[in-house]
Amino acid sequence: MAAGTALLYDEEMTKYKLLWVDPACKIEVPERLTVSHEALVRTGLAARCVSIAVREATDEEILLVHSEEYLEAVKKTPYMTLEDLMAFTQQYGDVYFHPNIYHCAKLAVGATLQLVDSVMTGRVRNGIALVRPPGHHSQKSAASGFCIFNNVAIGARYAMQKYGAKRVLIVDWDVHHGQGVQYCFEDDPNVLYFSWHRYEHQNFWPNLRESDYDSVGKEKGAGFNINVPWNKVGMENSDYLAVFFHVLLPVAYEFCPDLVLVSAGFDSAIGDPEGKMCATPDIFAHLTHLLMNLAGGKLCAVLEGGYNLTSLAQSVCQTVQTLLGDPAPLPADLGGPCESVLKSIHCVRSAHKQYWSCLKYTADLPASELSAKSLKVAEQKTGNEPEAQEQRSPEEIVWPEPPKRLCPPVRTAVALPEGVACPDACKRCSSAEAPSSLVLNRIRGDFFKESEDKVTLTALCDLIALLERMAKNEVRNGLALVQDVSMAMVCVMQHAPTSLTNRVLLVCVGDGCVPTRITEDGKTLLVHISSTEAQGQKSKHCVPVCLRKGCSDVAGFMQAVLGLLLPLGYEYNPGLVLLVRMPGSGVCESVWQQLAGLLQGLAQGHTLVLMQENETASAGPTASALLGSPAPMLGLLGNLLSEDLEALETLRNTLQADWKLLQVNACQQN
Ligand code: Q9C
Ligand code: ZN
Repeated sequence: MAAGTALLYDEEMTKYKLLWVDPACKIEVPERLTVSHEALVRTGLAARCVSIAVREATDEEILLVHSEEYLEAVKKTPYMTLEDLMAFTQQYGDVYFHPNIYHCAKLAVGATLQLVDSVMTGRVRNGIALVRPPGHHSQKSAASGFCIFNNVAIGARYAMQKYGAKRVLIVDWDVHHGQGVQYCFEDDPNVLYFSWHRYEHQNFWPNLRESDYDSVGKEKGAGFNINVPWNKVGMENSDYLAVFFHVLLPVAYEFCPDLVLVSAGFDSAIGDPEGKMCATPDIFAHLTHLLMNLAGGKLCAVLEGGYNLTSLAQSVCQTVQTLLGDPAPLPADLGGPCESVLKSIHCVRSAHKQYWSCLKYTADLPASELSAKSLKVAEQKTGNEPEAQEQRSPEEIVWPEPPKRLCPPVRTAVALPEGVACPDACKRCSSAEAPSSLVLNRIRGDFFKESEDKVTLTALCDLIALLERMAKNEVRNGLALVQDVSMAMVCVMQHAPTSLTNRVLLVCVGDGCVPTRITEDGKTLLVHISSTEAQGQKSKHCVPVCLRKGCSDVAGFMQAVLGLLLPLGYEYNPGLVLLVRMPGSGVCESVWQQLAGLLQGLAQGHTLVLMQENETASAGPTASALLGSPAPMLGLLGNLLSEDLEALETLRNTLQADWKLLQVNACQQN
């Protein structure tokens, strides 16, 4: 299994700049690259990456996307006078040329292709290319928006042609619409292009009608172009996550890409003068994490925009640190998405419901939404809706530096019955030194009033010892095989250090009795996925999810995980994730690994997995997921049962009053 993170950077790409006065272009400066790279070096992240040399792209590679005429025209720019360059620049929008930009543009494409090579050949697992000029606005025969050649679009074609990638997902989290990428793959069902972008009802650059949610792709490519317009500035972390949970991730898992390319622009982060958004740099740790289990982990991030140098450097570091496998920071204080984003989410989901079975049960849009479209452009233009952000210049916006991310020395500890081999690279945990005799006596008192079962008692003590190490951040996550998972979960809730148990996300997979009384004090949020209709109470903290075909139904299971469990988990923000596999759960191994992988975005990676002691064959695959190996691809998911979809929608409807991150529809009154 491929490991390692590639870093592609060449100082040469800092060697062009704007040579005349142009307010639209003055933000695109060489320092964007130097500060990003220096931050990676300063934090020690660069040294942890595999450095790969950058090369120039060939003509043939550039022609995968661009026209011969355009390439020939750009080829002449190194020999132009300043006057000629200015005149040449005039024919395009918001872009500038420089005698050295053609050279840099070839390096930017070349770096992208070197990254694709490294990932597709398995030399590394994933990676990032820090490049200038960016690419996503450039088109077949046009430069645009600081972009000369379309790095990511060429990368996608290259991966398909050279490595036979059948499906490529492009996630464009830059704050601008990558219209160049959209045009390139509009009618191509093998490339799924997702972009969110500042739009403001077409009042924001590039002011295109086709950037709206109803551009879904053409002909065979219908359904494979997803636009999420931001119609207001000031979007926050929960807005971004809501779009991931309710639009991108379900569709991406259904699409099942062989490769994920990220148009990684960081002008969508706080402080950026172009984006004027409020999402903090640490959100990119989560966005990255949430994509890292697609395509067997094959992810290539390629820099696009990002114009606040502080915010840019922090965001790049958050992304790289996540690619390297460090645990994401706590996603603090997520409220729900704002009303404007809920409208966008609802619009996108309903525009795509005919193409994706995960969206099939999306409520229809109110007629008012569809007919009001053209009016809104006019409405917005009256300008009587002042934005809070507009008052402050982006240079004045301050935000706390992202906290140092935890990195416990032991990634995965295991507590296993005697005779079960310790999976590779895990640390066996025993209660030899801990827990204290006090804890031991409490456990004895709780579970062994009558008889003393030495073996079980020791196993429970091992488990608590493991959690004590987790609380001290000596261990990130753990796996325990136990005699009785129900007893073990109760033991954890009662005897693990309170710093972990103040808020526990308890995820139970498979049929069986879960002691729901442990949800009564509000310190546990239980999500129980099974095939049996819940007997007991449902409440804000007790969420039974019933799938008719049980946990072996991959499509239904993933729908529940992405659309329900993850938003609940992120909003709850636990200190510990307790993932329990009930005996005979029927969950297939790769789905289980996906789940274990995705949940590690929570609780700073503090996940404890409990399984029945006879499930020894699953210890290895589970440990591997906990160690950060990407889950194997799930393949095409198959059809969702309509009754499951309906049941999940009903569940969402009842829970969304308490959990705002579950919402997918705008208020009907608006
Ligand atoms: N307010 C990228 O982020 N518009 N390109 C500038 C000045 C052009 C952005 C208007 C923005 C292009 C890759
Ligand atoms: Zn941008």
